[in-house]
Amino acid sequence: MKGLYTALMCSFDEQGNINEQGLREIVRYNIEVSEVDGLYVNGSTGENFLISTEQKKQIFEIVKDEVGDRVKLMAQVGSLNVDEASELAQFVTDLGYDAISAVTPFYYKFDFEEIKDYYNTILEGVDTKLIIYSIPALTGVSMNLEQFGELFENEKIIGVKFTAPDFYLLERLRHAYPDKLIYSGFDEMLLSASVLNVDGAIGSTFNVNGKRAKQIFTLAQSGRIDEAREIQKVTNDLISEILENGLYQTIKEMLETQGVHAGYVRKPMKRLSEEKLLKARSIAEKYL
Ligand code: HMN
Repeated sequence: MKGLYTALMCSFDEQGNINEQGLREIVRYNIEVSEVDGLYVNGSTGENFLISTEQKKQIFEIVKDEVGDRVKLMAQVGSLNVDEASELAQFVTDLGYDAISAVTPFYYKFDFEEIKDYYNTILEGVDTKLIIYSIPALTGVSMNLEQFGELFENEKIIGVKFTAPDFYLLERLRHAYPDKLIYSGFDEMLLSASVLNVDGAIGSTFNVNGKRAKQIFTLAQSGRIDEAREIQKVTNDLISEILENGLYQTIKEMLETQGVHAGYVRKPMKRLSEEKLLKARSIAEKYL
């Protein structure tokens, strides 16, 4: 399960329906052009929190059908509705996904006991292994070293997607849990996380920048830090331009320039203005 995973985008049409062909094209582009090791399906980048249970299932099915066994698949099933999370965990287990992942429960101020119960409940009926999805900036949930340790006591919890700029905690986690899988979640910090010996990374920009991300990760692993730093610099130039123009919208438009029908974002996300569309195309021309 080690390596680089693209946080997969989903293609939606103008009405917000799933565009199956577009989704299949995004999957193929990631495998054949970006050459990533796996796909992280229905994460933030997949606009997961904006779609229905049925749509989530449809996406899980289409992606598995398109991928077969070519790359590893992680399914993000986390939901404020724990029944939905459990249902999806069972669903992707039956489909043959390699692992599940679940975002920490958000919005309400859950205490740690509640968070622990949430993970244990999701895992009750399934044997599939789980990666915690920790992203404090979006969820407001920050866990400390001991709390991660308590979650890791469940043997089915095999790791964490660590999306935070806290390199002290990352180093402590790496040191304390050498057998758990740690994935870096911020693409702009991939080199710094790789130096701390993470097992892989999961990122949205890998949809268009997978090759550079792979280079950063493998160069860092072999101690070639100067070369890795050069590529992280270009990567961060690219990420800055993407973030300034609109994250998911810009990545989708960049894919469109490559003949991949990545489509539109779902409301309430807004579409790119004409000016920003042109900017997205010029970013693609510059970096792809
Ligand atoms: C997902 O769940 O889709 C991703 O794993 C999330 C991933 O950590 C991305 N975070 C967000 O989009 C909030 C990053 O790849 C991020 O987009 C990138 O580092 C640019 O800031």
